[in-house]
Amino acid sequence: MTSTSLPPRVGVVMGSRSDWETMEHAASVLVELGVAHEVRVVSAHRTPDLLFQYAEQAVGRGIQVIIAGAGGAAHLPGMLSAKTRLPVFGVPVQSKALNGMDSLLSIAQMPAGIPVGTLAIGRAGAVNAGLLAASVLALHDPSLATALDNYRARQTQTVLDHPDPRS
Ligand code: RP5
Repeated sequence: MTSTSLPPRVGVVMGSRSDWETMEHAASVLVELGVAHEVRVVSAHRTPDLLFQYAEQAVGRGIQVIIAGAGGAAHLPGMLSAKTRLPVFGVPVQSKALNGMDSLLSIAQMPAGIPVGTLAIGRAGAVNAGLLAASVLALHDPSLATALDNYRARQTQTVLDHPDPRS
């Protein structure tokens, strides 16, 4: 799936269809900001050859940032980073067994030399991964920079407009 008819600039990938409930929040941010992106299930364990192919072809296809979500033994973000120089942002999916601590540590504890920018567990991490991807692209895209500024302004205004948490 691609968000617009434009070629995707961001790849949103996840280890399983079951991760979509979390990762849709990253995609939603990209839709809101008008960032062309694609969404794919790529499993480090169940489809390792596809993982390598995805990472190796990403630059050539015009992908500029990869957002990778995975849960449990969450090897997807790290292995993608091992196979591409693109920035990879990892989203730890909240696992049932260990509440996402396994995902978080699997993604965060990368060896020096192969970076993954690790976000928070779950929805907050997915939202922020979308925002971070947009921030990277906005460095060379003034209209996206404006869209991000407007997003922040709306967020601030929403809080200011509702000061009483009971109403
Ligand atoms: C990981 O295993 C996926 O990222 C997912 O979070 C977890 C469970 O996958 P399913 O068994 O739900 O497909 O690879």
